[in-house]
Amino acid sequence: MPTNVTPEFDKQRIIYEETEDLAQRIEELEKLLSLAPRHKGAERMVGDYRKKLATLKAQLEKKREQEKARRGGGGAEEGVVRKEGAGQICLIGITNSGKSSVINSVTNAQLDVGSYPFTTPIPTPAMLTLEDINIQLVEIPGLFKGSHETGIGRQALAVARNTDCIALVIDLSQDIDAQMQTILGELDAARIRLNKEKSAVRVERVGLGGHMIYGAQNFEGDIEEVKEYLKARRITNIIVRFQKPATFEQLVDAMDSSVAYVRAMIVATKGDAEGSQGRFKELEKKYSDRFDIIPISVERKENLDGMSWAFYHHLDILRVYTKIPGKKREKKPIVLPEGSVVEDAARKVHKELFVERFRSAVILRDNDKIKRRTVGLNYPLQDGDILQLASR
Ligand SMILES: Nc1nc2c(ncn2[C@@H]2O[C@H](COP(=O)(O)OP(=O)(O)O)[C@@H](O)[C@H]2O)c(=O)[nH]1
Ligand SMILES: [Mg+2]
Repeated sequence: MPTNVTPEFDKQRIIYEETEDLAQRIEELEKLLSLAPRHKGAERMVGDYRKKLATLKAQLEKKREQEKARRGGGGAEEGVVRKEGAGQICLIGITNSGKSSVINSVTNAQLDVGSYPFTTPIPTPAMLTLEDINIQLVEIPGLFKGSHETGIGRQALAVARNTDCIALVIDLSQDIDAQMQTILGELDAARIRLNKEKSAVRVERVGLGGHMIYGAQNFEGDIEEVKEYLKARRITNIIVRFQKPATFEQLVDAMDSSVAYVRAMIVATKGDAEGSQGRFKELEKKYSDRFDIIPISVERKENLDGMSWAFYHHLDILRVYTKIPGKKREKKPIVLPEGSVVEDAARKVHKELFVERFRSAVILRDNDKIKRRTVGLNYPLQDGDILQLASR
């Protein structure tokens, strides 16, 4: 053991060694590592602590999986709200943050708005009509610390994990940090990850071959930790690919099929309230690198349109209108995921006719230099495209 460690390190080492609770022990060890000396002589010690950390995390993971299995699996409470429309947005926030008011302001719904807590006890859907498409908004009952362990909370979070986008509803008339911590904490405990790239780490269980780790340079840490972690979980054969820069947490998530990755944004409500501007600035400073933040006031009817379009853009969809030559385009669009090509639209119209017997496609773009172009099945579509299909 090198002698030239700081007194803080020594103190933290004792705290760590005396902590018994597994989750807490991991936290203390992380703190210890952050205090560790950086010089060459300490490398071995730090390496040993890192391996220990990986082992502890594996133990915790295993414990959680066992607990989950005892509770009868994760997906049991799915499907209390049937998805309708072009996409679904779940509004999540603490009680009284203004979720019902937001929904009422842009739909025909008349949800109860209360100045008392927990007015909306079950996930409640309403339809937002935006030009020619419908977006389903779902109010999720107010979250509080520990709500993921209650029946209502579990049901609510089960809806959120299957949604297309989560809108975090943050009340600008009160403290930002407390709200964000509660909501992010509950979502995290329910294994819902926001705006995280699923593809950063890919894992594949295989029959033989040992630990095959690719893209190790993308791992933000020591690759020995990864090996140690796999060993501690008794996984002998596996392919791990770090396709993009990834942390240890992302590896753990990738190994766990119960983790859901959901797109997210923030709706900052009550922009008319006293002190709301300062809190909005604070919110932007702390969270604008992770989330788009849309400030609104229902009371003053401010930016409600902007919010509706932000919902639309966060669904990552596009609209395409089919047209028969010589006639007007169809009124109702075909809704497709962003990145779709002509073939995806053709499949939805009539697979046999327009994919298998495809002859040509013409795309009309009103607000483009080239207003009319003849394209093939692989041509990428844009929002608002008008599409003429012809078959052989
Ligand atoms: N000042 C102000 N108060 C609002 C606004 N939107 C909602 N509220 C109030 O906030 C309280 C909680 O609203 P509600 O929509 O029921 O919140 P929920 O519990 O998140 O659904 C109610 O008293 C509303 O009148 C707003 O834009 N400005
Ligand atoms: Mg409500």
